[in-house]
Amino acid sequence: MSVVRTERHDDILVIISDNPPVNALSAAVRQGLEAGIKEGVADDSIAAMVIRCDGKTFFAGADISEFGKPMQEPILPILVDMIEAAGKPVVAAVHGTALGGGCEVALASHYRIAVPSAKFGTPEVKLGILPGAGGTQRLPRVAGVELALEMTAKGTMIPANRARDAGLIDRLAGEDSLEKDAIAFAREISGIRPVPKSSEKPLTHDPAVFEQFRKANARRFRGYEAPEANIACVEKATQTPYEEGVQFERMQFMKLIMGVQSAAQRHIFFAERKASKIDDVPADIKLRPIKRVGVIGAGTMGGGITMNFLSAGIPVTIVEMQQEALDRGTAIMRKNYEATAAKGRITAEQVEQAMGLLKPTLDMNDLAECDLIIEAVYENMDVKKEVFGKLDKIAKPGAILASNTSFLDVNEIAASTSRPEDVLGMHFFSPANVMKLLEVVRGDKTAGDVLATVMALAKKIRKVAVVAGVCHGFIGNRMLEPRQVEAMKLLMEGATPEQIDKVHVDFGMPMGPFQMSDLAGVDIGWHRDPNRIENIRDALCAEERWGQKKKAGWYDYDDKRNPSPSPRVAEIIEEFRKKSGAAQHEVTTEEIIERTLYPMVNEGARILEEGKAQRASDIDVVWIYGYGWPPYRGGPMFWADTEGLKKIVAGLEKHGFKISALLKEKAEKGERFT
Ligand code: T1G
Repeated sequence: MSVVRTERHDDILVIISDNPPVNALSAAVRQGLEAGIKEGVADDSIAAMVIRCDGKTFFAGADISEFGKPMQEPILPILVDMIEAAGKPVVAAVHGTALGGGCEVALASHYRIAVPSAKFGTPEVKLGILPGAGGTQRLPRVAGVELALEMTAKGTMIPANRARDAGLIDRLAGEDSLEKDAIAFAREISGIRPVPKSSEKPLTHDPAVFEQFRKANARRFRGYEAPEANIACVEKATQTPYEEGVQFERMQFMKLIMGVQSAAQRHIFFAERKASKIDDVPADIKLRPIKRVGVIGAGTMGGGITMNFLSAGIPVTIVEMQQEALDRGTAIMRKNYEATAAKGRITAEQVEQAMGLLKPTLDMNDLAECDLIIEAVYENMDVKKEVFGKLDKIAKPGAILASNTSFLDVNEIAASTSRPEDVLGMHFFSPANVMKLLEVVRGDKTAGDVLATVMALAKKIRKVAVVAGVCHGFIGNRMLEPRQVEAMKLLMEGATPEQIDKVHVDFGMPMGPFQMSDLAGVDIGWHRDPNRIENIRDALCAEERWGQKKKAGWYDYDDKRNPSPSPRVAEIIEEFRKKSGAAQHEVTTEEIIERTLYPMVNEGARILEEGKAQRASDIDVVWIYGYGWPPYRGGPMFWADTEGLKKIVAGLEKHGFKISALLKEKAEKGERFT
């Protein structure tokens, strides 16, 4: 059955695509559109055509699952040029999100009408590519160079009203009368000649615009190939006619799509969506309704966690033991919302709406009305077990009880209740209202519907959730540990903190191990006894070098928190080097990579062996969204595949690591993790 049909409305032919879930421009859709346009052109009684989509959205882009396979005719660049060359007007009628190739079909159409809730974007750059069907050439001609740069090189999506103001669409339709309004609009313009063509609109070249854009975004684009290619294509559009510019675009597209970065970013696109699926729980399992959430603790984590639900319109009862702590936590949430409003990202009434859903209390019994209760109390097992013991008596039957612990044993916490099947971990990353990653820790007894409910809820609060098994540090922090251990050993053997951090930043991480420690707090997990100095970290903490918050940690900081290497830290390292008796040697970049990143892959393999992650791509999602691993490298496991598992094993052997059996087996068989 064709996924595209045509319907006549007197002299207007409506071409309709019905390819759920997002009307991706698959081969069948492209063939159907081609046939529809041909039908309309050949029929003299047709005055104009409308292209629209059934379902939740206009075309959301090329069918990404077709990439890497032979492309069937007509390819999208040919199809869009055919739409524009049709001798009679074609109107694109947009709802949902016209993205990538979808936006390009709209641009090649002669007119564009959209419902107010529609959005437009060319997010190909997030897949490591660029709009390869004329988008980089038509978009600047229709919407202007600045907006085209924003949309192509940054992947910014814009609402319909901004699209109309920019000239990207001609008219807004009624939210519930898109087809009717589009047909009327098509009839209204059907006699206008010449038929307007986006590719023929003139453009002037102003080099300053491009240089300013490049400079303003240099940090954001660091390490990526696709943004510059998008900028170069848009610039080409201002310097050459469409026919020449589109050839340049095609060349740039082919170079990117064959490259490792695009493969990595497409891997992450699908990995993020795969992570939400639980292999051994039916996708249609009945979920538990979550109408009200309870949070215990109004500190940094409790407050951040709470904001996620308030922002999603879910009421929260937040409990503290002292009124002063409760007031402070509430005030900080309000301050955070007001700061966001000051940047114009939300309105003042949205601030009030969110805060209006918050119910602060000192009485834990108020949690009895909650469907999900998350504790964010002090990271100590005894404290957690005491809290869950109390919750067991207070929470209503069927309430889900979650711990925000970052590494403690969720099974042990569950055992302190009479309902372990209702208990799991929800490990948010700090700042909890900002970081997208949520590790959902599945206890041995966690019920399937409890897990599925929390995974679905994660999507609602705009988190990227990954199921983790119970082990020390779950997935992310468990892989962080060997990296930190090796980084400290490298210090003893002659490396400096800034050298090790630079290798990681050059690799594409937002910061290295020591910069991260200074940001999080060198004193996290410290025994707090300044007289007990057993390692370098103790020595730093004893001198209150607790990191950025003290303007001194592994680095010294000025008032603007700019870091500089610390002579005092160098002295402390030297003292411990002497004490350790470790042989000093010239530490190279290659050795730092082999001793800090390869062991992470090794630990990831062990996590898979032990079944603490459902799939290797889940591990990649954890590191991209929890620690800022560069998306253009696809995550630790994808990166290991691109390095070659044989090379990883050889590197680990060279430095005497015990190698995971799964990693060794895959390397020997020439297999990949992803
Ligand atoms: N191709 C194939 N499958 C897609 C898809 C696409 N473009 N977009 C989404 N899916 C699948 C997705 O994997 C998931 O599958 C399901 O649809 C629902 O997606 C030449 C080359 C549209 C905003 O980058 O941003 O055009 O997991 O869970 O949250 O210039 O999907 O259910 O099996 O994300 O409602 C450019 C990518 C392509 C848009 C909807 N387009 N998609 O979000 O649902 S390249 C994009 C999205 C291109 C041309 C170039 C989002 C969405 P499953 P979902 P959602």
